[in-house]
Amino acid sequence: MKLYFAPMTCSLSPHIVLRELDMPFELVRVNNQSKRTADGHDFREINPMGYVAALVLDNAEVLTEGPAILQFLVDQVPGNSLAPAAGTWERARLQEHLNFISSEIHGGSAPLFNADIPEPVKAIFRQKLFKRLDFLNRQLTDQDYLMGGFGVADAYLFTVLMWLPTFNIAIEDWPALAVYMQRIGARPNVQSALAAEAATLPV
Ligand SMILES: N[C@@H](CCC(=O)N[C@@H](CS)C(=O)NCC(=O)O)C(=O)O
Repeated sequence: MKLYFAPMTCSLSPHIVLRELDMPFELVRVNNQSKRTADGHDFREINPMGYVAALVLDNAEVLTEGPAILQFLVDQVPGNSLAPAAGTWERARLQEHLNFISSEIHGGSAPLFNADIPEPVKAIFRQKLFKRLDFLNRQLTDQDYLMGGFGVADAYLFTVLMWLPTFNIAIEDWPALAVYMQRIGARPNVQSALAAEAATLPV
C-alpha cells in the first residue's frame, strides 16, 4: 500500500492512522506545485484532481478523499479502537465528525491559503471559521477526544488545526483546543509521522 502525501497537508491524517494501526505502507512524496511524485509519476495520473491524499492498494486500486481513506483503513483492522464498527449508530456519529472537519474546518480554511483572495474577503472566512472553532472548543472542554478515546476524527482534526498559525490565528484563544493539540501532538505515532514526512526529500 502506498500513501501519496505532501508535508503539512491533510494527508498527515491517514499517515498517522496507518501508524496507529501498525499497517505496512510506503510513503510517497508529491510536489503539490509540479504534481511530480517521488516515484516518478505525474500525480494527476493517480488522482485526476491532483490533490493529496491518495492511497494506492497493492491491487492498484486508488482511493482518494480523506474521510473515505480513514474509514477504509480502520475497517482493515477489525476490533481496533480508532473507529466504531461500520453500520452502527456510533459510526454515523463518526461520519458526522469527519464531514464537519472536512467541510467546515478543512474546506473552510482553504480560502485562507489562497494568496489571490483579498484580506477583507478572508476576514469573512475567518469569522466563519472562528464560530466552528468555538463549537469545537465547547465540545472538547469536557472531553479529551472527539469520541471517547483517540480515533481517526482526532487525527484529522489535529491535522487541520495545525494550519492555524499559518493564518496568524492563535489556538490559545480556544483553550480546550490548545490543550487538545498538545495531547494529540504528544502521541508517539503523531510525532513519528511528522518526523518521517520531514525526513523525505523534496520532489
Ligand atoms: N477533498 C479532498 C481535499 C484534499 C486537499 O485539500 N488536499 C490539499 C492538501 S490539504 C492539496 O493537495 N491541494 C493541492 C491542490 O489542490 O492542487 C480531501 O478531503 O481529501
